[in-house]
Amino acid sequence: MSLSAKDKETVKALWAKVSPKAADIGNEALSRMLLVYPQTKTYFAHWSDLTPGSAPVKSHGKKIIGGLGLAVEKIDDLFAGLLNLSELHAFQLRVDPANFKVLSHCILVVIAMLFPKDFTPEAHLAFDKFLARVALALSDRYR
Ligand code: HNI
Repeated sequence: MSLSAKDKETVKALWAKVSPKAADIGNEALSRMLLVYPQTKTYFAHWSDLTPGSAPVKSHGKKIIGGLGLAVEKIDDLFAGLLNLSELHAFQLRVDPANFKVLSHCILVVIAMLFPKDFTPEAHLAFDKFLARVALALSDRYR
């Protein structure tokens, strides 16, 4: 399920469209992940407030989407491009990689919600494949 040249173009085009709203996407996706999949809250127990739209959720949402922007830039070599982030999640944060799928799902839902016209079946397919590749690259350093 590697990304074809066409997939990459579709991902880049969708990203160009949605990235001006990166902060909103991050906030909404992280808010939903924490509310809908409360088991993910364990990683953020040190935050003051885990409710949707809280200040720490907003600020962390921005970081996560920044990571996704980096992934779009490095789309031709995600394993090298996301090496540092993979090491961080594997060795320092020890995030169960199953959670990458959960967050990816939330990101897709939010892009579909905020950009219904741009979220065509083709864009859905390409971005879903892209997120799966990002999750794989982020999991690369686990063993
Ligand atoms: Ni993740 C920190 C990117 C999925 C838990 N994460 C980051 C940072 C980026 C980032 C960027 C900030 C790094 C830094 O400060 O140097 N995370 C991403 C991306 C994805 C992702 C691109 C998937 C698309 N992270 C997840 C998931 C979880 C997660 C699924 C847990 C459920 N991340 C964390 C935690 C931190 C973190 C925890 C540290 C936050 C803090 O405040 O301590």
